Amino acid sequence: MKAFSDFRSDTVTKPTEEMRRALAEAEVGDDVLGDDPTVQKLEALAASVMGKEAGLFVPSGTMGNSIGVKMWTQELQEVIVEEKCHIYNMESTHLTFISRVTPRPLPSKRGALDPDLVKSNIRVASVQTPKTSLICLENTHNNWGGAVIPLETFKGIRKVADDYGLKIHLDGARIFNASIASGVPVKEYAKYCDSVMFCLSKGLSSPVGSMLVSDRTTIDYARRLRKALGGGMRQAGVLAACGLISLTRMVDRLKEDHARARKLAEAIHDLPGITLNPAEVETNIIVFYFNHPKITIPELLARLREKGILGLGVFGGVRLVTHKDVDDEDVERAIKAFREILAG
Ligand code: TLP
Repeated sequence: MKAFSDFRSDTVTKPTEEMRRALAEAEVGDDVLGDDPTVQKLEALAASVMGKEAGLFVPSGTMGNSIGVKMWTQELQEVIVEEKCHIYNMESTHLTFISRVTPRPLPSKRGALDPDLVKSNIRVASVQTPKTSLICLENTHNNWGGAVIPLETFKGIRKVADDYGLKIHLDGARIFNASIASGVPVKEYAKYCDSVMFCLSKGLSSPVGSMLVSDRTTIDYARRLRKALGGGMRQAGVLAACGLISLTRMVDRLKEDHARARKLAEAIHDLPGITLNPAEVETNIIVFYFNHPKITIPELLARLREKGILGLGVFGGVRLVTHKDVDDEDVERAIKAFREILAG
């Protein structure tokens, strides 16, 4: 048995054998000089998959979102975000550090912003107030336990954005998980957004890399911003070769991750201390609240670790994520560990 069954994140996925071979054989060039054919192939594929004109390969989801915000905003402006979203909470303050805009966090229903609430929070610039210029959405929503944001929300928010001349950037780190769970094609979500960032290095198992897609003029600007942030990569084709496999071979299997997350959630949701509705586990992320008379969250995580199970503490709760590198045996091992610690 392996030392640890790692449920901390889908970022821990290792590249497949096919990726390792593709990486070794990739045709490469200097991508900053525009010479890497494999990166160009990946950027074109990413754009076409999302129904956009152009794509940009970036080293991380955080850089993709940082550029995504920067390219649509200027200083003295404000950005509407959902209050638990990744961009606002978990990307080391790039909204203020890089884009120098203020975030306006709004509450939501499991990550889905109400278009009317968005509308009533749009600000018109005055001598005292910033101008709202951008709305950021996230799908699936990480801190809401991988919740799938309904297409209706996208449509409603697009209408508000159009009425007020705002842009929409989607943090679609796990947009393929949303699509697999809902049956809505990724293009359909992307249609309502001006730009989309999505990750290759999470459930899609690439070692490194994310994509930013939008219209061609904006991606030309994004390419300059990437360079300014130090994200210009030279023979990045070795990584892009893995990304091509992520997009062509790794999407369909995400449904297996979703089924395993649901199974795990159903098995542990009624154990003492855990508050979790398994029906709300729609994709590959379980977030449960934990309040136990004798065991704190750090103690629970430490005791799970002793039994070979790794999870993460988040927002007053615990997060468990399924992915390619945890199988049915890992799920059974986790269920057994939870039962021994909490019901034993
Ligand atoms: N999320 C990571 C951690 O930061 C928590 C994880 O393990 O889930 N958007 C969303 C919705 C994300 O979940 C993440 C990563 C990112 C953006 C940033 O991607 P990276 O890690 O590539 O910078």
